[in-house]
Amino acid sequence: MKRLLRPRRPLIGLMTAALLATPLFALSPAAAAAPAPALIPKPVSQQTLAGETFTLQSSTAVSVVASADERAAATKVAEQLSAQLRRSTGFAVPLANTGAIRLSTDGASSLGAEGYQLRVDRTAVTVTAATPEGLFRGVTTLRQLLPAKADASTTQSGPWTIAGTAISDSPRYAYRGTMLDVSRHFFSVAEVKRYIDLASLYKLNKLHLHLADDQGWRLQIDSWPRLATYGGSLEVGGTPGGYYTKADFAEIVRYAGERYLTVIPEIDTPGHTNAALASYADLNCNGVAPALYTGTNVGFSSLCVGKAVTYSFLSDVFSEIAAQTPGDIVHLGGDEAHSTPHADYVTFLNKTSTIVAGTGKRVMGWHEIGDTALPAGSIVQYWGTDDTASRDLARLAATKGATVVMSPANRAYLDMKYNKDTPYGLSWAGLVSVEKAYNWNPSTLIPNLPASAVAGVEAPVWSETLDDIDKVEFMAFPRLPGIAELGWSQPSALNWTAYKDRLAGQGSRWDALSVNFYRAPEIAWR
Ligand code: NGO
Repeated sequence: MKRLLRPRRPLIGLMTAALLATPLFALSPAAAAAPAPALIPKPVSQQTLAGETFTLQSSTAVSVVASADERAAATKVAEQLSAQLRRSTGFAVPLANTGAIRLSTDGASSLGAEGYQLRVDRTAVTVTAATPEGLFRGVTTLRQLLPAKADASTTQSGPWTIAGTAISDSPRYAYRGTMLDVSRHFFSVAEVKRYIDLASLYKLNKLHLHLADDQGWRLQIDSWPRLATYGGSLEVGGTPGGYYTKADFAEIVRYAGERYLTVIPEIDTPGHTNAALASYADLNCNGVAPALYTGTNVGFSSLCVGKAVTYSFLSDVFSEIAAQTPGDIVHLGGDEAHSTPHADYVTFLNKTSTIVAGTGKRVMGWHEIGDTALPAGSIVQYWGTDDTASRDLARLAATKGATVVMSPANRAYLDMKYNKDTPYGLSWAGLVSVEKAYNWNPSTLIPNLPASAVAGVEAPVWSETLDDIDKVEFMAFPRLPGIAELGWSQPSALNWTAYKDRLAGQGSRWDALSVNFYRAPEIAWR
């Protein structure tokens, strides 16, 4: 079995470097002249408060102001912040009625559920938002304002000084996601949590889990138990796979929810279904179960469109999944059904999207479903490579009232190699440099797709070649923060040259967090 998480690197080198780099006058007003810290995603507005600095002291406490119904969630956000600061500063950072760090849900209501204001001056750090979620987003900004070593998991030495600033911020798109393919290779709950931790630092709000494909079914389904126990037993390459029990899945959903990521579960249909077909012979048109599959081909499997059992199976599966999903979206796949004749595909999707909609969830599917009847509220995920056929399907979906999430494979697929020397990853959609992943506009990428139809962006990580979370980190960092910025920041803020410089500043943060990131040579890491 694979290891859970690699042991964290000691931070000695980093600490020494930080101490040497700390000017002796760090506590003097001169520190206020330092440039505004390099934030990702770039906030809507950020002002420097000249002459003001805040320094976290051993006595600094965190206080929460929230209405009764929001108090528990707001307190959880404060506890997360204080737990991290306790780890890295060694200070107690207690929650108290009055504290120099103040989180308040009493204000900023014009900034929406995820918006926040953050003010740092000599007396206090104040995060104000309309909701606990807005507080959480503001706290991720606060973490980036602190020295990078504040993100470490062991005690570091200060000073813990923040330059005075006033920030007002809210997202461009409501949908800002990343996808983890846990089917081709299985990832433990601990590995998924690690990915959640890192994604949440960049204000992403959706975690799409690709839970079933030809190579493995990864979620316990009580009404069809062999899906997981047999269909989940292997993974690409023939190594042991695994699956999430209902308790595991609930834990992932809970952990993601506390970091304000909504889980979007995907069961890919009607293709990419060999694991299900291998688990139950009855699901096959010929009544014969195929062998488990551990290769990486696509397009060879299909559920049996003409059999009634196919739909009772899908009703059972999607109702169990919907019952475990607090979010309002369930993904039914729909991509690359090369073994399903097109007329059958349309028949199948029309029935299956009705089943998913019947669970009370919004239907999400890859752009191929653009050609089928889309229930109200459907979301189509564009994964094309600038080709006309894919763009036409996205545009068609929009004319039917669906919204589109942008995951262009030649820009947003984090499993694509950076360059020809990248040790793992695929290259079918081309090589995707850090610049290529960042330098595009989600609202104008598909000509004649109304900007109002674009719900946001998602960066998928497919795992044919990625068998542990270290490799996922290597592919996601540094590209994932770029996609996150495309999702959050205003188009006027998007500029590769300026972004590249802000990105360089994240390197020391990833060292503090022991992220296995690709040190792209075009970035002047600091
Ligand atoms: C395609 C394919 C997946 C692969 C992935 C690899 C979609 C939507 N279907 O994307 O099965 O894993 O490429 O990059």
